[in-house]
Amino acid sequence: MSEIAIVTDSTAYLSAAERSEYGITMVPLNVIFGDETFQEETDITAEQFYEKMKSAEQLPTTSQPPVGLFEETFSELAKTYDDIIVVMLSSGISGAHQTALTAANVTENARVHVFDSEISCYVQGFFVLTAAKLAEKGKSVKEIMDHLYDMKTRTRAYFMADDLSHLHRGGRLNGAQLIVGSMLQIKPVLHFENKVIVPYEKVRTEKKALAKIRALLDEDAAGGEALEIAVIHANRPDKAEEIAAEIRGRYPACNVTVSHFGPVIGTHIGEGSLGIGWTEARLTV
Ligand code: MYR
Repeated sequence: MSEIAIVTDSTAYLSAAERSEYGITMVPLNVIFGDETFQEETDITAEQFYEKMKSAEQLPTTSQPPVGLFEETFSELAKTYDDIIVVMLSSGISGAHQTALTAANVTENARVHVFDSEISCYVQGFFVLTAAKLAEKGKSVKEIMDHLYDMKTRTRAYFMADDLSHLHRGGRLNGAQLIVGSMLQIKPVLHFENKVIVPYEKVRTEKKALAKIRALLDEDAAGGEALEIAVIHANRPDKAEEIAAEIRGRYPACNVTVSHFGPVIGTHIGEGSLGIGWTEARLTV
């Protein structure tokens, strides 16, 4: 067993099998429909969420985990581990990172190291899985944290929202020039810059957005580098599989995972959205 505990929040959307294989502890964020609150991945799956959205009278909202849940999680792990590495979704889109830090500061009997992935979804999952694999190999906290910081410089993700009004409504779309009613109909390529979501390139259609994202992937994959790639979808499994199959055919050295925008991120990005993220697969420390 590894000597370092690895924790993440639910928005990494790692499967239960992945969490169990690598001994990863997950702290869920919440999605709220009216007066009903669901811990995502625990109380509501992505499929159930998108189904529920169809009949919901009001659009859902989200909330970060309460500080007490982080405190309980850390103090339980502190019974077994001296060090806990916590990989969180970007601090620029959720207060969950700050809440994890607050809980870390009051945890006794273990050192808690909170890492801001500056991203979310399965791209955040790349950091979590890497941390878990390195911990399993017996690497030190410093080696793992240094590796994660370095990995940030080799990780990219681009996505498009099918309907920008969800990001706009939730206040998660930066770049003032876009926040104009008529502009909400276009499908710009989006990415994270300094922890927040900004437009990368303003294109009008999904086809052009996906072509741009594929071209950006080509820049990094064409050299034959073995990349870890995630194709992420909001209730569009067939389209995501089609994109993944094309990438696998073109870049056999790469490992392509199809993942989803689950309930919390789906609330903000909206059904039909798509994204691709990638990182270098090498694990040498
Ligand atoms: C909260 O209530 O604290 C959660 C807020 C989550 C905001 C999500 C914004 C969209 C993120 C898109 C991520 C795309 C990654 C490839």
